[in-house]
Amino acid sequence: MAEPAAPRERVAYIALGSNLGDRAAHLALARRRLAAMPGCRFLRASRIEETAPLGPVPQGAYLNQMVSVATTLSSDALLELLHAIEREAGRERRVRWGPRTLDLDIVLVEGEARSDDRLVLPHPGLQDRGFWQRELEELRSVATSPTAGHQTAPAIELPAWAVVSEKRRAHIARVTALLGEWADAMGLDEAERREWRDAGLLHDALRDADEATLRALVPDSEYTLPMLHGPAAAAHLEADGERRNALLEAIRYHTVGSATWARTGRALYMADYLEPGRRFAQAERAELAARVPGDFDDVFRTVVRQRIEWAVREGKSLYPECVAMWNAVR
Ligand code: A4P
Ligand code: MG
Repeated sequence: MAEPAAPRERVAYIALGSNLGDRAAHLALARRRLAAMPGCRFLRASRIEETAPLGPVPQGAYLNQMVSVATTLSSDALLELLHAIEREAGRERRVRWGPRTLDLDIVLVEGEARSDDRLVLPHPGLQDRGFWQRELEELRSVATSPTAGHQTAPAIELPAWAVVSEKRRAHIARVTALLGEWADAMGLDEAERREWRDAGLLHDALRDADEATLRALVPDSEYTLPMLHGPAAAAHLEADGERRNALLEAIRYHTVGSATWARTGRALYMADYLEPGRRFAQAERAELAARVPGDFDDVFRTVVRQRIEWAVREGKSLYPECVAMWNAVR
C-alpha cells in the first residue's frame, strides 16, 4: 500500500502584539515558543515596532512584530497552539480589542482563504494596518530561510592557499550563506555586502593548516594553535595586498573577539556561532539568527554573552580581547 503523502509545508505569518506588562519579554516568550512548536520550523522575525493603539478602547502603546514559520499544521491547530502561548503569557480575554499581555494573530497562511466563525484568513486587519504590511514585506524580502543553509550549502570558491577539510568547507559555505541572507535583509550596499561575504569565505581559510605554516605567517604571535588561524589568514591576505581594514580585523579576531570591530567583525562573529550546522541549541540559535537583521546589536550582545558563558562552563580561559568586547557591549 502506498504511504500516505507527507503533509505539505506552508508558510504562515503570525503577528505578535503586546501592550501590558513587560512587552518585550512577552514578544520574546512568543518567539521562543513559536521556535519550539511541533509541526513548525521557525523562519524569520521582523523588526519590532512600537505603535499607537488602534481601535476604540483607550490603552497604552503596543509593541508589534511579525514572524514567519513553515508549518504542516492546519490553521485551526495553529490557532489553538497560539492561544495556549497567549494563556502562558497571562492573557485574559475581557474586552475585545482591549489591552493585552500577548496577542497572536494569524495574518496569512500561504494558499489559504477562509471566513467562518473560527478564522478569517487573510486576517482582515492586514488591509489597513501599515505596520503589518511593513513587517510582512520585511519577512518576504528574502526568499530563503536562515535555516536553509545546511541543506543546500552552495559551492564556494576559496583561494589557492586555503587549507580546509570538506567538513570545514561546508561550515564556511553556511557561514557565508547566512551573512548573505542578513546582508540582503538589511539592504547593505554592495561594498559592505562584498566585505561580509569575503569575511565568511576567508575566516577559516587556514583552519586546517599545520602549526609550522601558521607560525611562519605570524611569527610574533603568542596565541596557542587553535587561535592562530585567524591572525595567520589576515596576515596572508595583507601580504597579498588586501587593504580593507574592517575585513582584516574581522578575520584576525574572529576566534577571540574584539572591542573595536566594525559591523563586519560583529556579523562574522555571530554567523560563525549561529550557522545552522552546529548541533547544539538549534531552535534557539535559529531564532537569534532570524532576529539579526532587525535587532543586530541585541543579538550580538546575546551571542557574546552565550559564548563567554560557554567558555566559563567549559573551564576555558577568557582572552583579554574577549573580556574587552564584553565590557564594550554589556
Ligand atoms: N479569529 C478570526 N480570524 C483570526 C485570525 N486570522 N487570527 C478569531 C487569529 N484569530 C482569529 O480573537 C478573537 C477570535 O478571533 C479568536 O478566538 C479567533 O477565533 P482574540 O485574540 O481573542 O480577540 P482580539 O485580539 O481582541 O480581537 P481581534 O479581532 O483578534 O483583534 P486584533 O486584530 O488582534 O486587534 N493596536 C496596535 N497598535 N497594535 C495591535 O496589535 N491589536 C488590537 C487587537 C487592537 N489594537 C491594536 C492592536
Ligand atoms: Mg487577536
